[in-house]
Amino acid sequence: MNTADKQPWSRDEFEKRLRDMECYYHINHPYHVMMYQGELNKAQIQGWVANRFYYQISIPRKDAAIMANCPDRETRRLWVQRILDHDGYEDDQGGIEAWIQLGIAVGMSRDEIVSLKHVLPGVRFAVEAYLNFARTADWHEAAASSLTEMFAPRIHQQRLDNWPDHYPWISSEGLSYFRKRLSEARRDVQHGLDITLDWFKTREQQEHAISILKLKLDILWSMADAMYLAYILDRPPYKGINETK
Ligand code: AHQ
Repeated sequence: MNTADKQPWSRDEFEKRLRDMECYYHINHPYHVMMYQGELNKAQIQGWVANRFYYQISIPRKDAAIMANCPDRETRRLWVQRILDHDGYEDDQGGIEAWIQLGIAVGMSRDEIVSLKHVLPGVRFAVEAYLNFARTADWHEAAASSLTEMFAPRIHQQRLDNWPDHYPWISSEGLSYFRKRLSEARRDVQHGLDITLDWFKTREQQEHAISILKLKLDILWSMADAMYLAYILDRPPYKGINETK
């Protein structure tokens, strides 16, 4: 029997199947396990912050791409908040600025962070894959891809709980981004989940939604893979290549 013939999952079962994808979340990636266990040195923390900055500045562009593809005003009225959360609005400097503050708290300069000079090719390609997916996919599919944030509050809370003990050299002001995302992620997930559970109706569509979530989990995992090679195994791209002809 192929997927098209199978009965659709109930709404609760569909949500459970989405949430059961947590095992693939990057909280289980060796880079994040080492971070959680306090095993990263300053350069490895700085490398992660500098590379994740490229992901952070791409999020509002990803969300703007979804809005550009979305004809529904009610959805856009809610989705626009994600752009404001990152770019800032009126007095709120926003998440991108908070991430720069994290970069300064871990010992980098603003210029060093915004220069993107530390962004690894593998991170850049993974982030671009996310941005291009949001630009080209149906907006409901792009909305569903943001549901990795179902698992994000746990990883943000883990940093807030562990970094002060493991990385006392990082000022607590630098952690404000993680505090900020705890509530923002939960609000975003509820909206993204409603869109997903309402839109993907047949069993085939529901299983397609699962594959979209897996694509985004792969994007996050691949970013951590590139950083692991470069900063843990000390094998950044082209290390040891003989460039002289
Ligand atoms: O800081 C993060 C963030 O703003 C977002 C937006 C959301 C999306 O639209 O895909 N995903 C996401 C995530 C953020 N932080 C990551 C982390 O580990 O700090 C987690 C990531 C996600 O779960 O997708």
